[in-house]
Amino acid sequence: MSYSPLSVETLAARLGGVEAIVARLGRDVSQWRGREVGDGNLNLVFIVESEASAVVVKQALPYVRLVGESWPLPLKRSFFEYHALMRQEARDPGRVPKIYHFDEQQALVVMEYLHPHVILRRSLIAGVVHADLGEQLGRFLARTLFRGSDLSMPTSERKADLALFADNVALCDITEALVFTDPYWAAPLNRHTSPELDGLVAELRADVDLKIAAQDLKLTFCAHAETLLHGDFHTGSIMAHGAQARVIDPEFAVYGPFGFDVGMLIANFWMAYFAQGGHERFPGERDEYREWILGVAVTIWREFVAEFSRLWRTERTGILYPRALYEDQGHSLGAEQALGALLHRVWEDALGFAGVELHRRILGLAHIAEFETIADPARRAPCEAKALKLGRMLAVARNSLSDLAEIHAIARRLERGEIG
Ligand code: SR1
Ligand code: MG
Repeated sequence: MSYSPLSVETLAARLGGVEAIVARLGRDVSQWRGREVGDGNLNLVFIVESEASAVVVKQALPYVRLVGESWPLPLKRSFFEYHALMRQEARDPGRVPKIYHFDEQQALVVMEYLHPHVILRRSLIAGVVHADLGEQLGRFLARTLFRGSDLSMPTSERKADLALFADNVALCDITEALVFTDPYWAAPLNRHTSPELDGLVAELRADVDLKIAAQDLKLTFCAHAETLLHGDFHTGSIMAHGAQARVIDPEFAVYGPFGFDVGMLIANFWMAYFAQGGHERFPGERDEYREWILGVAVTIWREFVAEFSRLWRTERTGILYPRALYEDQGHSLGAEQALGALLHRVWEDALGFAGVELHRRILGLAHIAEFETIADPARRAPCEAKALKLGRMLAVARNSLSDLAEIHAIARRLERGEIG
């Protein structure tokens, strides 16, 4: 059968012959109940349940759901998502949903129903704390990024993967345009809180240093194929329940710089931090929660560094920085020096990527629920303005910010209105 989008009405007939699904939901498809729950920008997502169990069915549409059929998008993104999930499962077992079935022609992946997990953004809006969150996310970053690179993989495999994911052109193109370029000019699909932010937006778009920084970062994203990225690692790509976090949605997977996923993720915690003013019932109600969010960012980076360093010392089996040049020559300190230098570059890149992510979620096409659910623009705009200002600082001054304590001191001052 040629590709055809599923609907709630056709789910049972279309999937009732798939053994991997029948094994979970039962053979009697009249007992299956399906509902469409996709709230992302691109795809259809169904939950299909029976008395016995439940699965998630994710199917790509041949266009961008957020925009409509006027923006065609290849179905092959489903292939990249499937392959990325398989690799992430191997590199950090248990952190991504289990895959039950993949149909390339129908561009659909059937996977584990994560229940009662919720998209992390919902927790960040509601003020819910998740224990161990930063630890799990930091380790996921380190394991997937280290183990997807020439630090670890046999280089023939790494090159084959580089070639495989290099074909994810259309989704890469979205990132290249929407993250690095469109926020900095009046691109047709852009929107922002107007007129409240008009002045600041004009200032940012007239800021040549910022535009150079954004394009330098774009060059790094396009040209530094260091490791397999998740490619869209924000708090909408994480599901959480209590102390368990799971990572979903790697359809933007591509080879890119180590710092990209790290910076994107931390930026999303910073946006959640600045959004709290729009969600608290009285000033100061969420102060403790604000500090918890900053603490998660600190833990992510700390765990990332610790786990990446552990893997460097124990799993450095690829062609880069071979032990033959360092440890085997009695130069263990040299290996540590090389690790420190690499992590420093990842840090600087991550700050820059965080900066542009802060901008594109407020100035571009794809916004985030933390800000969008603040209905009153007079309340939303000051939250967004603080994030925009931090973003500018990060992108332009990424080479001179030494640690998160320094950045969080700036974030707190912005939050209190002590710097404009
Ligand atoms: C047109 S797609 C817009 C955004 O949605 C996805 O989740 C990615 O973040 C992308 O940039
Ligand atoms: Mg997504």
